[in-house]
Amino acid sequence: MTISTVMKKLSLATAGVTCLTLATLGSGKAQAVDTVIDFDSLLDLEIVDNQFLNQGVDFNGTASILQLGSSLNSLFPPVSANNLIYDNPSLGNGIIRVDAVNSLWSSVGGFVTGTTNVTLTAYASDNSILGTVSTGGANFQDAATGLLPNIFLSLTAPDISYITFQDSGNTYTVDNFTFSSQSVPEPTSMLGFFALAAFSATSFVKRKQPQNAATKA
Ligand SMILES: [Ca+2]
Ligand SMILES: [Ca+2]
Ligand SMILES: [Ca+2]
Repeated sequence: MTISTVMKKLSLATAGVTCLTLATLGSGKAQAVDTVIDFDSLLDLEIVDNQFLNQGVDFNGTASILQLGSSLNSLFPPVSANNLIYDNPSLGNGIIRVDAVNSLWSSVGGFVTGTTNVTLTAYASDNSILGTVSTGGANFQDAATGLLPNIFLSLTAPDISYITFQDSGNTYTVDNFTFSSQSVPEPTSMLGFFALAAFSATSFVKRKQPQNAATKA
Protein backbone atom coordinates (compact mmCIF):
# COMPACT_ATOMS: atom_id res chain seq x y z
CA MET A 1 0.00 0.00 0.00
CA THR A 2 1.55 3.29 -1.09
CA ILE A 3 1.56 6.38 1.13
CA SER A 4 -0.89 8.18 -1.20
CA THR A 5 -3.33 5.24 -0.98
CA VAL A 6 -3.11 5.33 2.83
CA MET A 7 -3.66 9.11 2.77
CA LYS A 8 -6.70 8.61 0.54
CA LYS A 9 -8.16 6.03 2.91
CA LEU A 10 -7.48 8.28 5.91
CA SER A 11 -9.15 11.22 4.19
CA LEU A 12 -12.20 9.12 3.40
CA ALA A 13 -12.32 7.82 6.97
CA THR A 14 -12.08 11.38 8.34
CA ALA A 15 -14.83 12.57 6.01
CA GLY A 16 -17.00 9.65 7.13
CA VAL A 17 -16.50 10.47 10.82
CA THR A 18 -17.30 14.14 10.21
CA CYS A 19 -20.55 13.27 8.44
CA LEU A 20 -21.53 10.82 11.19
CA THR A 21 -20.94 13.50 13.84
CA LEU A 22 -23.01 16.07 11.94
CA ALA A 23 -25.82 13.56 11.47
CA THR A 24 -25.77 12.73 15.19
CA LEU A 25 -26.01 16.42 16.08
CA GLY A 26 -28.87 16.87 13.62
CA SER A 27 -30.91 14.01 15.05
CA GLY A 28 -30.07 14.78 18.67
CA LYS A 29 -31.71 17.26 21.03
CA ALA A 30 -34.96 18.63 19.65
CA GLN A 31 -34.88 22.36 19.06
CA ALA A 32 -37.48 24.38 20.97
CA VAL A 33 -39.43 27.07 19.15
CA ASP A 34 -41.10 29.78 21.26
CA THR A 35 -44.44 31.22 20.17
CA VAL A 36 -46.37 34.06 21.85
CA ILE A 37 -50.07 34.62 21.16
CA ASP A 38 -50.89 38.25 22.07
CA PHE A 39 -54.57 38.18 20.90
CA ASP A 40 -54.15 41.69 19.50
CA SER A 41 -55.11 40.71 15.94
CA LEU A 42 -58.65 39.69 16.97
CA LEU A 43 -61.79 41.83 17.35
CA ASP A 44 -63.36 42.94 20.63
CA LEU A 45 -65.64 40.17 22.01
CA GLU A 46 -64.50 37.69 19.30
CA ILE A 47 -64.66 34.05 20.49
CA VAL A 48 -61.18 32.46 20.53
CA ASP A 49 -61.27 29.01 18.95
CA ASN A 50 -59.35 28.06 15.79
CA GLN A 51 -57.70 31.37 14.86
CA PHE A 52 -54.18 30.21 15.81
CA LEU A 53 -54.14 26.63 14.48
CA ASN A 54 -51.42 27.44 11.94
CA GLN A 55 -49.22 28.69 14.80
CA GLY A 56 -49.52 25.32 16.56
CA VAL A 57 -52.21 26.10 19.14
CA ASP A 58 -55.93 25.27 19.38
CA PHE A 59 -58.26 27.20 21.70
CA ASN A 60 -61.62 25.64 22.49
CA GLY A 61 -64.21 28.36 22.14
CA THR A 62 -64.77 29.06 25.85
CA ALA A 63 -62.78 32.29 25.92
CA SER A 64 -63.44 35.58 24.18
CA ILE A 65 -61.59 38.81 23.58
CA LEU A 66 -61.85 41.80 25.90
CA GLN A 67 -60.46 45.12 24.69
CA LEU A 68 -59.06 47.97 26.75
CA GLY A 69 -61.10 51.15 26.21
CA SER A 70 -64.12 49.08 25.25
CA SER A 71 -65.27 45.86 26.95
CA LEU A 72 -62.34 45.39 29.35
CA ASN A 73 -62.43 46.49 32.99
CA SER A 74 -59.17 48.43 33.41
CA LEU A 75 -58.51 46.64 36.73
CA PHE A 76 -57.44 43.71 34.46
CA PRO A 77 -54.71 45.34 32.32
CA PRO A 78 -53.37 43.61 29.16
CA VAL A 79 -49.64 42.82 28.85
CA SER A 80 -49.53 43.55 25.12
CA ALA A 81 -51.52 46.26 23.32
CA ASN A 82 -55.26 46.37 24.09
CA ASN A 83 -56.55 42.78 23.83
CA LEU A 84 -56.58 39.78 26.14
CA ILE A 85 -58.92 36.82 26.65
CA TYR A 86 -61.21 35.85 29.51
CA ASP A 87 -63.21 32.80 30.54
CA ASN A 88 -66.52 34.03 29.16
CA PRO A 89 -69.20 32.53 31.48
CA SER A 90 -71.72 32.44 28.63
CA LEU A 91 -69.42 30.12 26.64
CA GLY A 92 -68.28 27.60 29.23
CA ASN A 93 -67.75 26.69 32.85
CA GLY A 94 -64.70 28.86 33.51
CA ILE A 95 -62.16 26.46 32.03
CA ILE A 96 -60.02 27.66 29.14
CA ARG A 97 -58.48 24.62 27.46
CA VAL A 98 -55.64 25.06 24.96
CA ASP A 99 -54.30 22.15 22.87
CA ALA A 100 -50.94 21.65 21.19
CA VAL A 101 -51.26 21.18 17.42
CA ASN A 102 -48.83 19.10 15.31
CA SER A 103 -46.03 18.94 17.89
CA LEU A 104 -46.17 18.64 21.68
CA TRP A 105 -44.93 21.40 23.98
CA SER A 106 -41.95 21.47 26.34
CA SER A 107 -43.13 24.56 28.20
CA VAL A 108 -46.24 26.71 28.40
CA GLY A 109 -47.34 29.89 30.17
CA GLY A 110 -49.51 32.97 30.22
CA PHE A 111 -50.02 36.23 32.12
CA VAL A 112 -53.06 35.81 34.37
CA THR A 113 -55.20 38.30 36.29
CA GLY A 114 -58.14 37.02 38.34
CA THR A 115 -60.79 37.78 40.91
CA THR A 116 -59.78 34.64 42.80
CA ASN A 117 -57.06 31.94 42.63
CA VAL A 118 -56.36 30.77 39.05
CA THR A 119 -54.61 27.47 38.28
CA LEU A 120 -52.70 26.40 35.17
CA THR A 121 -52.57 22.61 34.67
CA ALA A 122 -50.54 20.79 32.00
CA TYR A 123 -51.64 17.37 30.69
CA ALA A 124 -50.04 14.58 28.68
CA SER A 125 -51.82 12.91 25.73
CA ASP A 126 -53.18 10.22 28.11
CA ASN A 127 -54.78 12.95 30.28
CA SER A 128 -52.32 12.44 33.13
CA ILE A 129 -51.32 15.66 34.93
CA LEU A 130 -47.76 16.85 34.24
CA GLY A 131 -47.86 19.85 36.56
CA THR A 132 -49.92 22.62 38.12
CA VAL A 133 -49.19 26.20 39.18
CA SER A 134 -51.49 28.85 40.69
CA THR A 135 -51.62 32.61 41.16
CA GLY A 136 -52.44 32.28 44.87
CA GLY A 137 -55.43 34.60 44.98
CA ALA A 138 -57.11 37.67 43.54
CA ASN A 139 -54.62 39.82 41.63
CA PHE A 140 -56.69 42.40 39.78
CA GLN A 141 -55.50 46.00 40.25
CA ASP A 142 -55.63 47.02 43.95
CA ALA A 143 -56.86 43.60 45.12
CA ALA A 144 -56.84 43.13 48.91
CA THR A 145 -54.30 40.27 48.59
CA GLY A 146 -51.62 42.76 47.46
CA LEU A 147 -50.86 40.48 44.49
CA LEU A 148 -50.12 42.44 41.31
CA PRO A 149 -51.95 41.95 38.00
CA ASN A 150 -50.47 39.71 35.27
CA ILE A 151 -48.81 36.93 37.23
CA PHE A 152 -46.92 34.76 34.70
CA LEU A 153 -48.03 31.17 35.31
CA SER A 154 -45.72 28.73 33.51
CA LEU A 155 -44.87 25.03 33.48
CA THR A 156 -42.01 23.12 31.91
CA ALA A 157 -42.39 19.39 31.17
CA PRO A 158 -41.75 17.06 28.24
CA ASP A 159 -44.66 16.12 25.97
CA ILE A 160 -47.36 18.60 27.04
CA SER A 161 -50.46 17.80 24.97
CA TYR A 162 -52.85 20.40 26.36
CA ILE A 163 -53.35 22.78 29.27
CA THR A 164 -56.22 24.33 31.19
CA PHE A 165 -56.65 27.60 33.02
CA GLN A 166 -59.27 27.37 35.75
CA ASP A 167 -60.50 29.48 38.64
CA SER A 168 -62.96 28.77 41.39
CA GLY A 169 -65.32 31.62 40.71
CA ASN A 170 -66.15 34.69 38.66
CA THR A 171 -63.70 35.49 35.84
CA TYR A 172 -60.01 35.88 34.97
CA THR A 173 -57.99 37.18 32.05
CA VAL A 174 -55.01 35.75 30.13
CA ASP A 175 -52.60 37.62 27.83
CA ASN A 176 -49.46 36.63 25.90
CA PHE A 177 -50.10 32.90 25.92
CA THR A 178 -46.65 31.39 25.37
CA PHE A 179 -45.45 27.90 24.44
CA SER A 180 -42.38 26.06 23.21
CA SER A 181 -42.96 23.39 20.57
CA GLN A 182 -40.82 20.29 20.49
CA SER A 183 -39.72 20.22 16.85
CA VAL A 184 -38.72 16.65 16.09
CA PRO A 185 -36.68 15.96 12.91
CA GLU A 186 -38.83 14.15 10.35
CA PRO A 187 -37.63 10.92 8.69
CA THR A 188 -37.82 12.55 5.25
CA SER A 189 -35.64 15.53 6.16
CA MET A 190 -33.11 13.22 7.89
CA LEU A 191 -32.91 11.12 4.70
CA GLY A 192 -32.19 14.33 2.84
CA PHE A 193 -29.50 15.16 5.35
CA PHE A 194 -27.83 11.75 4.97
CA ALA A 195 -28.00 12.09 1.18
CA LEU A 196 -26.30 15.47 1.47
CA ALA A 197 -23.67 14.00 3.83
CA ALA A 198 -22.98 11.15 1.39
CA PHE A 199 -22.71 13.63 -1.47
CA SER A 200 -20.27 15.78 0.52
CA ALA A 201 -18.10 12.74 1.30
CA THR A 202 -18.06 11.78 -2.38
CA SER A 203 -17.14 15.33 -3.40
CA PHE A 204 -14.33 15.34 -0.86
CA VAL A 205 -12.80 12.14 -2.22
CA LYS A 206 -13.14 13.25 -5.83
CA ARG A 207 -11.45 16.55 -5.08
CA LYS A 208 -8.54 14.74 -3.44
CA GLN A 209 -7.88 12.42 -6.40
CA PRO A 210 -6.19 14.91 -8.79
CA GLN A 211 -3.96 16.07 -5.98
CA ASN A 212 -2.86 12.47 -5.25
CA ALA A 213 -2.30 11.83 -8.97
CA ALA A 214 -0.13 14.96 -9.17
CA THR A 215 1.96 13.81 -6.21
CA LYS A 216 2.59 10.43 -7.88
CA ALA A 217 3.78 12.08 -11.13
CA1 LIG B 1 -60.66 25.03 18.55
CA1 LIG C 1 -52.59 41.44 24.18
CA1 LIG D 1 -64.55 31.43 36.06
